[in-house]
Amino acid sequence: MTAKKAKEKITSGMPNRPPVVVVLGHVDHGKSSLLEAIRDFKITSKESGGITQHIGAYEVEDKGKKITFIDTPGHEAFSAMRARGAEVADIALLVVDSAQSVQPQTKEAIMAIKRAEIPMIIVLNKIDLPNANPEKIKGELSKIDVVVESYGGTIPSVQVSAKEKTGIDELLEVILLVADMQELKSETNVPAEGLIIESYMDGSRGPVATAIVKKGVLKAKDIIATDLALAKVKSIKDFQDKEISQAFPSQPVIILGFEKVPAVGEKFKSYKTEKEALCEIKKEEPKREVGNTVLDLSGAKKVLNIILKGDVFGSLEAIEGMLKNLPQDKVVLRILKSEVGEINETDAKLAEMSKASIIGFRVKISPSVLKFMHNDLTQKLRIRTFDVIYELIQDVRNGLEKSLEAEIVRNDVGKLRTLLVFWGEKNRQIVGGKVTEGEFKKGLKLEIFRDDKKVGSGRIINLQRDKKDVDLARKGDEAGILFEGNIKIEKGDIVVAYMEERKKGIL
Ligand SMILES: Nc1nc2c(ncn2[C@@H]2O[C@H](COP(=O)(O)OP(=O)(O)OP(=O)(O)O)[C@@H](O)[C@H]2O)c(=O)[nH]1
Ligand SMILES: [Mg+2]
Repeated sequence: MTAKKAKEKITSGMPNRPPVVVVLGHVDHGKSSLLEAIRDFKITSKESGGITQHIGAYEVEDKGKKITFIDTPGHEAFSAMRARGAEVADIALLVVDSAQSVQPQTKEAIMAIKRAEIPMIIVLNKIDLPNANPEKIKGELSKIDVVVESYGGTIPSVQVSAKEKTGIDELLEVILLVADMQELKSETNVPAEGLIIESYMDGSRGPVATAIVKKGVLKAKDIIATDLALAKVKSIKDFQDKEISQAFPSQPVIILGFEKVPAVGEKFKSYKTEKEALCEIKKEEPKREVGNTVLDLSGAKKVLNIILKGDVFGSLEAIEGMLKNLPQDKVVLRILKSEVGEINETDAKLAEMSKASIIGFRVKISPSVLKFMHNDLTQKLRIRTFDVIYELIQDVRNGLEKSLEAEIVRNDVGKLRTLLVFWGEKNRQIVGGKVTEGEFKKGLKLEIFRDDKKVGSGRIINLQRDKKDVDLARKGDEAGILFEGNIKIEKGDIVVAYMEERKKGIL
C-alpha cells in the first residue's frame, strides 16, 4: 500500500490491513525455503548451515494485496519464538515435509496455533520428492485433531514444492481467502502500537528492533516506548532495510533510536511527548530468570560460571532454555550475565574476576579483547564463539563434565573368613583363611570386619596357596595372606577385598 493510498483509506474509516502470516513447523521441513520460493528471494543462503536461528519478517505483494510473513526456527530450542510468532499473527502456515511425518515441533506448533486462536493452513511441502506421501501426513494430522478439508474437516491444505516452486500460487490464493474471511481491519487514527519480535545491539547503529505494527501509523521521529525502553525514533525501515517515512498496521519494520535494546515480545506504543512516554516506562527491569536463579549450593556442588553473549534476544532466550535443561545435580551452571552484543572488555574483566568462560553466539569479539587474548600468555581467558546452537550447548556440556573430578567407584571383589593368624609384627601379619565369596588377588585393598563392624583396613602384599606364591585365590580356596594395615587381625574376622576405579565425570 502506498502512503497516499493509505491516507485515503484513513479518511474513509476503518481500512483493511494485510494479514500477518507466521510460518511454523519442524526443523528442516522447508519453512525458509517456502518463503524463499514465495518471495523468490534468497533467505536460506544467509543462514548458518541452513538452520534458522532467529525470527524474520518479510512482506510480499500478490495481485495487489500485501501479506506479511514471519519465518520462525523449527529447532526445538526456539519454542518461545514460535509461540511469539503465533501470537502476533493472523494466520499460521504449518509446514510439514510430505516425505516425512508429523514431528515433535509440528505438534508443538499446532499447540501454539491453537493457543493463539488463529486459523491455520497446512502446507504439505517437498511434494517433488519420490517418497512424498501427503495422504499419510493428512491421516497423521487427523489423529491429532487437525482435520483437513479433504478429510471432512475445516482446515485447508495445499501441496507445494518450495524447491520446484510449485503450488505457490494456490497457497497465496488460500492465504488471501482465509484473510478475507477474517475481515482484518485496523484503526489508523490512533497512536501507533506494535510488538517487538526481534532486537539486537548493532555496533554502529545502536539498538535495533524488528517490530510488527498492530495499530495506528508509526512515523519516523515518533516517540515510542515499550515497558522498559524508550525510543525517540531515529528512522524506520522496511524489512529490506530501506528507509520509510511511515509504517501501517501489519507492516514489519526495523526501528532505530531505542535508548537500550528492547526485549522481544514487548509491546510498544507511541506517545505525544517524551515525558508522557517516560511515565509509562517501568523503572525496574524484571529479573531475568536464568541469570538470577538463586543457586542451591548446599552439598558443596561445583559451579561453572559462564557469560553469554548473543546476536539477538531470541537466541539468548533459546540458549538459556537449553542450558537450563543440562543435568546439574553435580555441577551447577551459573550464567553470570546474558546479554545481546559483541564480547567486550567489561565481559573480559568479569570473566577474569569470576573465573568464567565467555560463550558467544553469532557475535564478534571486540578488537581490544582480541588483542588482550593475543597477549595473554597464560591463556586464562576462555572465550569461544559459535554459529550453531547445539554446538554451543555441547561445548558447555563438555565444560561441565570436565569440571567434574573423576569419581572413585568402589567394587567389592571377594570375602575371606580368617581361620588362623600365623605371624605378626608392627603393621604386618600373615593370616590364613577360606575365600567364601568372589576372589582374592595380590595388591587388592582390604577392609576388616569383626562382629559386622569395620575395625580396620589395609592391603594384600602377598598371597599364597599351599605355601606357594599365587596371584589369585578363588571362592572355596584356602589361602594365606601377607597383610599390611592398621589393625591386628584375629581369628574369625571377615576380610573384604575391594577394588577402586576412577571414572570420568558423567553429568
Ligand atoms: N526436495 C525438496 N527439498 C526441499 C524443499 N523445501 C526445502 N527443501 C530442503 O530442505 C532443507 C531444509 O529447508 P529449510 O527451508 O532450511 O527448512 P526450515 O524449515 O526453514 O528449517 P529450520 O529453519 O532450521 O527449521 C534444505 O536442504 C532445503 O533445500 C522441497 O520442496 N523439496
Ligand atoms: Mg528456516
